Amino acid sequence: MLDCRELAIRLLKAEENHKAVSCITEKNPEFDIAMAYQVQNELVQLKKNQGHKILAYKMGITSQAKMKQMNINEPIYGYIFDYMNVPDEGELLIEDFIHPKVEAEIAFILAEDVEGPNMTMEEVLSKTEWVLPALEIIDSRYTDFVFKLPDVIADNTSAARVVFGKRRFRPNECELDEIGVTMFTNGELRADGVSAAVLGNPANSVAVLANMLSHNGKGKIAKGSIILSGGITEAIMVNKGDSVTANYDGMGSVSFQVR
Ligand code: 0L1
Ligand code: MG
Repeated sequence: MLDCRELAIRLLKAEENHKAVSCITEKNPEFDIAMAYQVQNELVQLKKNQGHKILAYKMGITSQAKMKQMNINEPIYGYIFDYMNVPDEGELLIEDFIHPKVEAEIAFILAEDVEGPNMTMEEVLSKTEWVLPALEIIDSRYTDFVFKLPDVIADNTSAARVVFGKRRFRPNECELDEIGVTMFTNGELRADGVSAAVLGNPANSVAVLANMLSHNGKGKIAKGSIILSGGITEAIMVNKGDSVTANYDGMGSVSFQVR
């Protein structure tokens, strides 16, 4: 019988010590998605017990290509905590991570509660106060960034840091499915994409999140919540000394330095 709390403690220690661990599924092939969300719940509780607060929800594996690659038909979710927040144009210390990667996303801030099980993209848009560009830094706690789906769910979907852009927009100020993004490190183009890569429209990702939370008995996404809707670009490795900038069509840019 697997001990979800023990597994969560192991993942928390990996994060705190910046030292990768082997996948849960390696020794426990029976470890499945339902058990994985139980470990994630335990991990979230451990962080809360340490005094950390949830800052945002996050969606992961939101592109059709990535879902097909991992043989799933719905994305996964996790949580961004307050200690993960880095200001725009701020700094990351490479020592704080195992093998960090960055991906460009759109974040939503809700004007009203959003609740599944039948949430739609249109309803999300009508209940959204702001959208803004964001960079998510992911850092798998597993060796070589290699894992199966239940492993990454247990690992809070690799959440590590977030950098929100300084400018916010009303949802009707942007064509949310047509935002082109280019991401550079040290002036070199490393990744690009268009926001439709996120389930056709990042607002759809928020609707899917609400429906998944409802299905998992986690209730509504409350007014004022922030949601990271999923990667528009592929995630690229960051290294000490890197200067990372992502430019979002019509939404400005977001950047950080790695020391
Ligand atoms: O935010 C994400 O899309 C990450 C989900 C987990 C997959 C990964 O760590 O590459
Ligand atoms: Mg992400």
